[in-house]
Amino acid sequence: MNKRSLLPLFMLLAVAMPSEAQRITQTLNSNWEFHLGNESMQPADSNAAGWTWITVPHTWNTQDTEDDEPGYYRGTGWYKKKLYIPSGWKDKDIYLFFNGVAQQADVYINGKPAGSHKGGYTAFCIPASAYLSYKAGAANELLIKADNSENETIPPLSGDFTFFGGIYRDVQVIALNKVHFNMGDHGSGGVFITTPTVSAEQASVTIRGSFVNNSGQRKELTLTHRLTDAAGMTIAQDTIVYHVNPGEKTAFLRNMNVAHPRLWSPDAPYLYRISAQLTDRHTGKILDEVVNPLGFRWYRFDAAKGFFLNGKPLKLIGTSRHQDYAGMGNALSRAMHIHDVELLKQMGGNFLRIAHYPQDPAVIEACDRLGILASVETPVVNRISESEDFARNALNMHLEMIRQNFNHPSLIIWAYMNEVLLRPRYEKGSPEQEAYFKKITSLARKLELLTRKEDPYRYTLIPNHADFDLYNRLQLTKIPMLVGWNCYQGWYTGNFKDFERFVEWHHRELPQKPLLITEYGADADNRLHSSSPVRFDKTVEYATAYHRAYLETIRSKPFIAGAVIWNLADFSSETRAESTPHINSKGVLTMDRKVKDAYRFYQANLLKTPYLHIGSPEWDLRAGIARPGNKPVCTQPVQVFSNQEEIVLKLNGQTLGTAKPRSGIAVFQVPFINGPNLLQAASGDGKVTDQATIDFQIIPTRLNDKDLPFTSLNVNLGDQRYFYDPADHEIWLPEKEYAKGSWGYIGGHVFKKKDSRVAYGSDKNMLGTGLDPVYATQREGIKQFKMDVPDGVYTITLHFAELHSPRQHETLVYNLSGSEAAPDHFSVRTFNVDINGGPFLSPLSNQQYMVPERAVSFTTTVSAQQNKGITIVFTPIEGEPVLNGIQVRKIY
Ligand code: GCB
Repeated sequence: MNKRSLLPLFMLLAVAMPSEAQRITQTLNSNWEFHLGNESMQPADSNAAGWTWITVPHTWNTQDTEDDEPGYYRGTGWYKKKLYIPSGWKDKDIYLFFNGVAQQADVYINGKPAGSHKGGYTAFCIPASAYLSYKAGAANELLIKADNSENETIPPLSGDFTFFGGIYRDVQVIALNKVHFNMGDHGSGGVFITTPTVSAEQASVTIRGSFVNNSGQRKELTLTHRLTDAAGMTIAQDTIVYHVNPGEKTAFLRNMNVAHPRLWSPDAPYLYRISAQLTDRHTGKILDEVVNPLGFRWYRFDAAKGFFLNGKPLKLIGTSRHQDYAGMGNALSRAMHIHDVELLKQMGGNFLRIAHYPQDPAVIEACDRLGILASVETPVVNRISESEDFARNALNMHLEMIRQNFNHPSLIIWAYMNEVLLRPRYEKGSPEQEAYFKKITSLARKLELLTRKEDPYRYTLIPNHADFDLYNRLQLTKIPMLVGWNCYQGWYTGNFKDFERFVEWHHRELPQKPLLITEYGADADNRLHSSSPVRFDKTVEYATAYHRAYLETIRSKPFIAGAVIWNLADFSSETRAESTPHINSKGVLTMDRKVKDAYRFYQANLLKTPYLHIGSPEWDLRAGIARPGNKPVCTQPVQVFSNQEEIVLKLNGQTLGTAKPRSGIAVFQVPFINGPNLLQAASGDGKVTDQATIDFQIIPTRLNDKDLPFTSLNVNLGDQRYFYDPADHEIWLPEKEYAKGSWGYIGGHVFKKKDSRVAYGSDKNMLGTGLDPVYATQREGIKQFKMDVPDGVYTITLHFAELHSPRQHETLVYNLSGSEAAPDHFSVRTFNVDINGGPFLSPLSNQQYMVPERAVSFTTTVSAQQNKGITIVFTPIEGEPVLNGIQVRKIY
């Protein structure tokens, strides 16, 4: 190689390699030791404690939330780690950067307190230089006390989610030259970008921030801002020289203009980059650099016409998101955070409500890249406490949130206070309550003022629950620029029409106030199905019907600027009970991000590319009763989700018919045969197709049918839903009354919690079982269960639970109807169970095996002889007998 060819290569390397002089950022996630508990441990005693090795992100609550038992550990956890500082860092400023420690943290370096932080959802930065040893090979000891105890001064105080504890986001060590951008500004990068004016013709950019000179010498520094396009071409540049005294902090404010900017939008999220660089004017050495994303867009909310982006109307449709995942609590990897935003994009969404708290930076970065508009909020949820400390902490975390997330073009709304009047304190109408309400209004005003001062370019929002008059009276609909309503009409209360009435009410009463539906959703358990779904049954089909009704209304009203599905994925909420204990199942994805039909419904309605998907393919084992008279088939509806004009469905190679989807759903009545059924769906033009194989178990009308020999039957008493149990690969049928030759119950009534407006079956978590849907419903006062099965040997399992409780339950915490706790009617229940004339359970009682709120089951083997089938008789001794479920399997 001659010199001429070497030169370009050398230049290339000089550009590509990071300058040695710039900041060094390393994650410190590996090889931490962890110790649970020990609130009062002193750093000096820490070696005596027992430690286990863990990796950050980490939470100590994963186990708690996986188990069936209610409650989770809220207290202290300790983390320690050895930190080795290269000797070359002696002349640097060193910081420890924590992206998230829940809910508060005390940081010790080499046994000395180095800093602390309150609030589990924002980052904080600890100056470490003064505490470190720089001796070659020396190990510095980091010790962090994390604490997620209940604390009346740190928001959130209450909420429908689990407050996981631990160092659950990345930890970094950052080494900087003594001259660097300000690291002391609320965990921010110290540089703040705004675009005060943007149009297709031109955009203005301002860059403000500060830097420090800790070098001990007077410095002549060049501050350069360079705006580059996505390909790295410099579009604009600004340079200024500062003469800075030792120890001085210098604030700067610079402007740039860009002609004909490429705009940022969900369809084309074009990102520029803007770097801020500090250079030593004499040596030319780069001292520090931070790079931020930059997107050019302008937007406005109009109370009558909705949202406009870059001058065009855009209905915001998306989801909220909690930051947890099945089996992992909130300790997710960056990739998992990013994947959630990808899943939202793949659903066709264009908006993410980052709720109820700021999340990992990976989330908002992904929104920038993928073109998802976003809001983020401070977790003042359900209620406040009246102390000054609470207000101070709320305001501080709000400020941290704003400064830390300031430079993201996807972010258009700062929010605070979710449903802050949900859990009002004090007696209704009392002076104490009025004083409490005043505190809420005053805190809202302070948060609003702070936000507008910090960022005059974005909108502000308070999401409320649907108590219009109260929020209005307390000014919470007036203080923010946007009003959000969390709407659950047709779930916790009323019906879908009530939702329409509610938004119209808002528009009539507050015609100047732009409106967002900040939440709407219905729980769906992918294992539960119904062809006649009802409110609160948690079936997939009810959730689909709910989303369909809401989306139709949302689309038909231009004054609804946007709507946010609650939630992207199911999430942990330890206090929840019902069919999915400890989980709020309003996700359109499951906790491990499996698709539910509601997600397919949105894909069919929002995606612009051709889309077609057969509904509920994961319900791949179904069952039903044979249609009388015919060869054994059982007809059940199948939904196909598509944005195509016309859908053709085939069953086992035969065309069943065509249908035109309405609101993205085409419904077919499918005559399933016993065994595997191949469903094939195609768009009319054949361009998009999908298929699913459903194993169908036909239960003969007469159980001694020769052509369709009886094998097994699982019946969920007091229930009209199908329950698919994927773990055991079993399908449960709704109950029916006995008819001759067939099977069913005789006598009794469906369990219904008295006075309850919300529950389907019981709203309690039945302990000791994974079959919660079976135990949540029952037939009370049952006299017999009869099956006219052919002669043979059978195993029978009977499932029982006492659904009433001697202890008074709280009302479902998130019952937005606001109704009071329904009284529980517990009384002694004792009965005998006989099978085919012989005693089986003599007796069964809620005073012994049938402990309230715990599942109990008994299996036995029975002979059916002389065409008499199986008869189970329930005889009351005290109170009414009950039966929750029955399973019958022919052995031979
Ligand atoms: C709400 C709350 C949210 C709950 C949700 C629900 O209004 O804002 O935190 O999870 O309702 O599912 O009840």
